[in-house]
Formats: sequence, structure tokens, C-alpha cells
Amino acid sequence: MVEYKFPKDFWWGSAASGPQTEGTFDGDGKGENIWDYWFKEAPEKFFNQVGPADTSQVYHTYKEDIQLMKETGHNTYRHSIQWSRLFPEGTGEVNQVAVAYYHNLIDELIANDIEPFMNLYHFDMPMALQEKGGWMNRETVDAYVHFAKTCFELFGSKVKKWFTHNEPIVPVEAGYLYQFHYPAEINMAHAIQVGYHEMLSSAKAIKVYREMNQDGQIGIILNLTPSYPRDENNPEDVKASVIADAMFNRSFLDPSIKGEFPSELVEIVKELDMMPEIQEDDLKIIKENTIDLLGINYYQPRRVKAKETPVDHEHGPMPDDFFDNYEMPGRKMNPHRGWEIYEKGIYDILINVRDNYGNIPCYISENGMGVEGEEKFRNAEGVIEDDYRIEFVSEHLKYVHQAIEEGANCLGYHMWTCMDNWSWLNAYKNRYGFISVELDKDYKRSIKNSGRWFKKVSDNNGF
Ligand code: BGP
Repeated sequence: MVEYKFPKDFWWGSAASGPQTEGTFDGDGKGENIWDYWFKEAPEKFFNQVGPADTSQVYHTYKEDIQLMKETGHNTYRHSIQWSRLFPEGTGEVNQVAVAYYHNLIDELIANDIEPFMNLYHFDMPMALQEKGGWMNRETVDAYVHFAKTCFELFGSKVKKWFTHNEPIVPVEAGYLYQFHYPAEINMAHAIQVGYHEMLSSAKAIKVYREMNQDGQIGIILNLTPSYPRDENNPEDVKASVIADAMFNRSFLDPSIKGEFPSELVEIVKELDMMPEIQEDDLKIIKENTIDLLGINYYQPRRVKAKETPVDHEHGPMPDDFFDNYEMPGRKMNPHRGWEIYEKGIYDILINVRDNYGNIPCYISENGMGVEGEEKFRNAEGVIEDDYRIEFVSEHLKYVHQAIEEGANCLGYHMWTCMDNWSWLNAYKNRYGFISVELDKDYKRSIKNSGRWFKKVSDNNGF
């Protein structure tokens, strides 16, 4: 019996990105991006020294992989177009081999009744642009808009769901505050400028998309970390959680949907004297070009308490000058990734979007559980028995279902991810896929228990 039935035409599938799955760093004319470069310069930073060229090789195996997507119940799939594959230098000449590749991928998905969702930026700055400052440099916004326009021209007749960015807060915090993306700076003023340029680039790409009269939807994918205060009755804790929410969620959520940055955040940035460079018309462009569709990535909540001991950071201000993270006693953790598992967070996000963001169409664009050492769960038939992942997904889906019952406009669920893939500095450490990929066995694929389970969920439109 199907106890949790989802609305008709619900999107079932998974998400991945070009740089994490395709492999072949310089194959077929692909240019270098920041990951290819960083791995070359500092391989010791990457878990087991596995680099981005050595990932699931989907570039070569996409046809077989799409059959596996069918076997795991996908009716939709998100990928990203690698900027440095299409434009090896970030701008200039288009790589025609890449054009053919993405056409083939998209055609193969459509031929198999899997709707392609395409994202434009998934942390993969072409190195030629990074050398000129990357997102710090306003010219990168123009180069990005040109890249976006080229993608709409080339693939817009086939792809009807576009996303400007995946998790734009991540290049901000990882690249300019916490050093887990290149250029690994610690500089709050740069972080703010980078975030501003990303947001501007998103609005400008949306403007171009609408001017081209494309008949699809365009949105953005945000990783939302609902902020919970240690003590709801302590005004200082509540204030800390409001600030954390403004910094890490509303910084992109508000301008993407309401066309305006949150006033709490603007006040803080002004007090820090770190206002980004804003040109005439920028704010008008952001105001007028909001999204049609919101992708929500949800992994973990943020628990926050009032700042107790101020820290004098060597490199100037940091977000944690404004709040402390709080390790709530008894919280459930994913021991492999060190992230809290709090299933109700997904419901709280959907209800927040329903109540405070006009109930804009949205879907869960990533949710998943990274596990280290999954080989030990492989049974005699060669199948990984990842029942913990089935539990993780089903417990989250129950809350998605509840939110929909209560009126949330949630249209689908994509798990992170389809094939086990390469994940930035963590490389191949944590496995997330419905399908296992064995690097040392010539990238052999096998569907895990969770993939078989998901097929039934998709077929029944519920579970
Ligand atoms: C999200 C990213 C993905 C993926 C995932 C898992 O934030 O959009 O690209 O990496 O997180 O992250 P990790 O592999 O670091 O655990």
C-alpha cells in the first residue's frame, strides 16, 4: 500500500554536475578550470590524491549510465554544462566537440523519457578567468552571461528547466572565507564582492533568457540551512540565528525571489564598510529579473547561539563574529560527513517558502547521505546494501509529503546523486550515489539497494 502518495507528475531523479562526473580534464578540447589547476598544484589537499579527471567518466559512458537512470526510476536528471568544456578560455571560441557532447547527452536523456534540467555554474570557474580575478572581477559577470546566452541558444529548444547557479554561497564561503575552494583566501570584503557578482550574473542571465523568449523556466539552486536558535526564548540567541539566516540563506534567497537583499545583511555590510562595488542599474536588474523556479538543496540545519567569546581574527572580520555555532546535545549525526541529520528541516524550508516567498514553484534539488567505506556493505551478489540511505531519503520524503499536504508548492525530489562521484577536496571519500562506481575496477557500475528502492518509489509515485 502506498502511504505517502505524491502529486501527479512529481519529478523523481537525481542531481550531478559536469566537473564531478565527466572526467577527462583536457580531453576533447576542454580547458582548465580551478579544480584541474588546484589539483595539479596541490594534489595533497585532495583525499587520497584523487583528482577531477579521475571521476565517474560519465563523459564516455553517458549512454549506459542513462539506462541505469531508467533502472533507478529517473524521470528527470540535473547535470551542469561545464563552462571550461564549452569555452576552454571562459570566453571566445566555442568548443564544437563540447557542443556535440551536450547535444548527445540531452538527446539521449529525452529519448529515454528523462527530462534534462541544466545548471550553468557548479563551482567550476575556468582558470583563464580566475587568473583575472574570477568572480571578484566584474568582467567575469559579462563572460558568464555570454556563456549562459550561448547555452540557451544552443540547447534552449530542448532544455526547458535552467538554473543559473548551484549553491552560490559555496564559492563565497569556500573560496574566500574557509579555504576549501580555490583561491582559498580569507577575506570578507572579497567574499561579499564575489557573492554580489554571482547574484548579479544570475539576474542578468535570467534577463537574457526572457529576452530570448525561451519557453521554459529558469531558476537558481540554493543550499538552505534553516537556522535554529539554541533557546527560542533567549532574544540574543534568536538574534544570532536571524543574522546567520540572513548571511547564509536570505543573502541569495531574497534577491532571487524578491529582487532585494535583506536589510539586516545590508546593515551589517555597511557597518563593516565592505559594501561591494555596485554600478548604476545593477539593483534594478536584480529587482526585475527574479526566478521562476527554486531548487532547494538540503543537507543539514544550522544551530546557533549568541556570540560568547569574541575572537580577534588575524584576517579581519568573519561571519562567526556575529554568532556561535551550537552543538545541540543529542542531535543525530552522519558520522561520515560530520553533518547533523534533521529531517524536519526540509519541511521547515518548504513551509518558509510557502509563507514568506509567495509559494513559488520549487523542488528538492539535492538531499543525500555521504558514506565513507561503503564497500563493506557489498553483499555476495555484488550489491551495496545501503539501507541507511533508504531510511535517510524516506524520512526526508515523509516531511516533503507533509509540507505538500499543507500547501507547499514542491514539484519534485532529486537525490544527490546518481553515480558515486568526485566531490572537491573530499574527492572519492564519501559516496552518495544510487549507483556505485568502482574506480579500481575500470569504473564498474552497480545499482545499490537504494537505487532499486527508488525505482519502486518513482513507479508508485510514493511509498
Ligand atoms: C553539495 C554540492 C555537491 C556535492 C554535495 C556533497 O553542496 O552541490 O556538489 O558535493 O554537496 O558534498 P560533499 O561531497 O562535500 O559531502
